[in-house]
Amino acid sequence: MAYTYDDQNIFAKILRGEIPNDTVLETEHSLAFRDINAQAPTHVLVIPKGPYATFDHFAAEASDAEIVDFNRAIGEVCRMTGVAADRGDGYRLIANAGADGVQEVPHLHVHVIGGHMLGRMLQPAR
Ligand code: DGP
Repeated sequence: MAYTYDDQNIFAKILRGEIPNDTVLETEHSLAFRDINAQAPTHVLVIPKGPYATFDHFAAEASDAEIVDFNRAIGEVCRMTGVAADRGDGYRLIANAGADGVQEVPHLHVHVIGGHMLGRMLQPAR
């Protein structure tokens, strides 16, 4: 089955400049900005500029340059926000996908979350 992408999602609108954002980092292929509904002192979303809905979509169809840029952008955000494991107290990366992953915005985004103890990784479904 082919991947699809809805260019009316809110992050596509942010990338087109139709909606403002609190940018942390912009690179050739990626954008990082603060989550509007922060769950921790550090909560930044890193997105590729290309039209990819999920991580598996990105991994399948993005260029090597996009993939390298995106991964380096995530690492740079960790350093810039002070949570990087070499100097800070660590962080968690989350990339929700699809219905079971409870993905609200269908444009790949990695949450960089840190700044306090985050607790266990998952809570059981109820
Ligand atoms: P997810 O469930 O992984 O799809 O999380 C989507 C996140 O996006 C959620 O933490 C809130 C955030 N978000 C939604 N709309 C906006 C927006 O317009 N601006 C910003 N900065 N964040 C948004």
